[in-house]
Amino acid sequence: MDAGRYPTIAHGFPARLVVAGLYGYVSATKWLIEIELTTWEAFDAYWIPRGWAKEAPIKTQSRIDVPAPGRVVIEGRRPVAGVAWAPTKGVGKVEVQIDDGSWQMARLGDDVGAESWRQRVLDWDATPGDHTISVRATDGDGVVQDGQRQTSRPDGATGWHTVRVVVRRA
Ligand SMILES: Nc1nc2c(c(=O)[nH]1)N[C@H]1C(S)=C(S)[C@@H](COP(=O)(O)O)O[C@H]1N2
Ligand SMILES: [Mo]
Repeated sequence: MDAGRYPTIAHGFPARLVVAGLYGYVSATKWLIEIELTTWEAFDAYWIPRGWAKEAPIKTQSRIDVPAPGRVVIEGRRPVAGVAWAPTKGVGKVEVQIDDGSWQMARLGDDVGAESWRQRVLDWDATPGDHTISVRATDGDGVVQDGQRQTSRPDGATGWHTVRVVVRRA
């Protein structure tokens, strides 16, 4: 067996179900031992009585990986980079905001499919001082990522990822 091509036992071997566009807790079946024929209304899967939503489509999200939160950055042209995802519509665009400035279009990496993460970068002219950087994605249908902050329970976190950085003189 080619270990690189099959999930490990920890990840569900020999069968692992992945449904594009749905969070793992409603779609990523592992260690299948029994199948029961029922209806959507008559059955609640493991996480549902534990306070999680029965329907859980993956929400459009984007994330700032560079610079890391709280990081000291030296002034000059610096990348603001990360990933965005918007299954199953695909990422249409990603914008970055520095402090209270206007939203600037980030450069997107290769599109390897609507279900995949998409890298993006904005070249930022970092000036000395404290700065707040935010990011938001728009899906392939033109719907902007929800900016309302919400925790992952019950159906996936929302909000625009924001990091604070300190820029020092060179
Ligand atoms: N049998 C079984 N399958 C499961 C779970 C579980 O607890 N038991 N957890 C689900 C959740 S919440 C997630 S996020 C994914 C995680 O899969 P991974 O370990 O391959 O990342 O498995 C899903 N499938
Ligand atoms: Mo999960």
